[in-house]
Amino acid sequence: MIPREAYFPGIDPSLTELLHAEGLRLFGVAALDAPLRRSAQTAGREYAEWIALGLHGEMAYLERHADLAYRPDEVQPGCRTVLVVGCNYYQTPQQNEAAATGRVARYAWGRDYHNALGKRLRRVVRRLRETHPGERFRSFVDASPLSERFFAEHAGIGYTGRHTLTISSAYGSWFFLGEILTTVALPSTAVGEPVHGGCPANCFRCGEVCPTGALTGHHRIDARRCISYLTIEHRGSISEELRPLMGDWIFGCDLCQEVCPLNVRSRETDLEDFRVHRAGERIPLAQLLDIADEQAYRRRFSGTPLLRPGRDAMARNACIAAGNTGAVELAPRLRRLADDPNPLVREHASWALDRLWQA
Ligand code: B12
Ligand code: SF4
Ligand code: SF4
Repeated sequence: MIPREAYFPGIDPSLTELLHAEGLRLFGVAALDAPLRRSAQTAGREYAEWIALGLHGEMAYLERHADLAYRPDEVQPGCRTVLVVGCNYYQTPQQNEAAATGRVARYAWGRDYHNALGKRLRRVVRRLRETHPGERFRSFVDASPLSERFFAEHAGIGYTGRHTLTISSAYGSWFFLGEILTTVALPSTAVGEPVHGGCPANCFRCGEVCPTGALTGHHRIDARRCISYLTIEHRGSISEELRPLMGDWIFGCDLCQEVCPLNVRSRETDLEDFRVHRAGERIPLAQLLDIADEQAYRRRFSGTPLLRPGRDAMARNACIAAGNTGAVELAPRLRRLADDPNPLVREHASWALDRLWQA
């Protein structure tokens, strides 16, 4: 079944086919000259308030790019259209909870999505440049300053759930976003779509399940408390209040999506890039604790999103998971790491040892 099919009058009629050929079947057009579904000014104010409250933690790039988040015409001069693409990554877990393993969020089991989706969009752009000389096309996955979810909503791909993610009727929230900015004006595909009325009135399951209380209100997240931020973006020490709440997550977190009733719509991805596991669903903590330096870490996780935190932050995450899972067999490794050259690793290894003995 094709989740959403858009036609693009005024541009190469085979654009739909180009996207389908790349396995991309969820897409839509945010036309910049059409009335916005939610005003960019309001969204900009929300964003500025979020930053002013410090809820972005150490993600300084979000602060630096705040002025561009809703301005595709500043990112790509002359931009008239943001073609937004959603790429399904959902997979049902095959591995049960297992002692002394750390959990990886689904989006990171396979190939890094920046590469997997990025190469697909670049191929589409190359083709469009050939067929539309004189027009400009530029693709992005995550890497632009743009608020991708805002434009996804504007393109009618979905609406913002209370966990802040975009939910589509095709894949629930289990999809990546990417976009092509172009000078070609295309008609909006958002006509008649719901904006953000999708969450059932009394539902806040995502907020209730969140172990760290990161979902502080409907549509707002305190990134500093989100396990995804703590395990991926944050480089320093993790507060002792939050460590026990992180459970066995060592990279990202899926809890708010797993409980969402709107995710009954999820379907298995058919993209090999994600189906062939590189990091995998669960990683033995012993394996992570044994990685001694950055070079070895890069060899193990090259081509996966897990490359981002690097060896020291991942050793920190693995120590926390070791302490939380009560895996006493890891004590000798933790003792060794309590003498690691890196003070961050030493601190978290010592904490994990204390926690193991308390259990
Ligand atoms: C920074 C970032 C994070 C941070 C902050 C998360 C966040 N919710 O903002 C951290 C590290 C915590 C994070 C975690 C995750 N992320 Co992230 N992240 C980003 C990134 C790079 C920027 C997001 C951003 O600007 N946030 C700041 C907020 C304020 O900006 P905003 O979204 O524009 O703000 C909107 C809301 O505040 C909303 N809002 C506020 N009030 C109200 C009121 C109403 C009524 C409504 C409707 C909306 C609303 O409106 C604002 C404007 O649209 C985007 C990529 C991108 N460039 O957009 C990916 C992105 C959002 N992440 C993504 C993913 C997959 C994840 C994780 C699921 C990964 C994981 N499994 O661990 C988790 C999910 C955690 C969660 N519940 O959000 C995907 C989401 C895809 C989707 N379907 O929505 C994105 C789009 C990346 C991609 N290219 O696919 N992420
Ligand atoms: S990803 Fe996990 S920690 Fe972050 S908001 Fe969702 S449930 Fe909370
Ligand atoms: S769990 Fe409920 S409130 Fe949260 S995003 Fe899903 S439907 Fe909305």
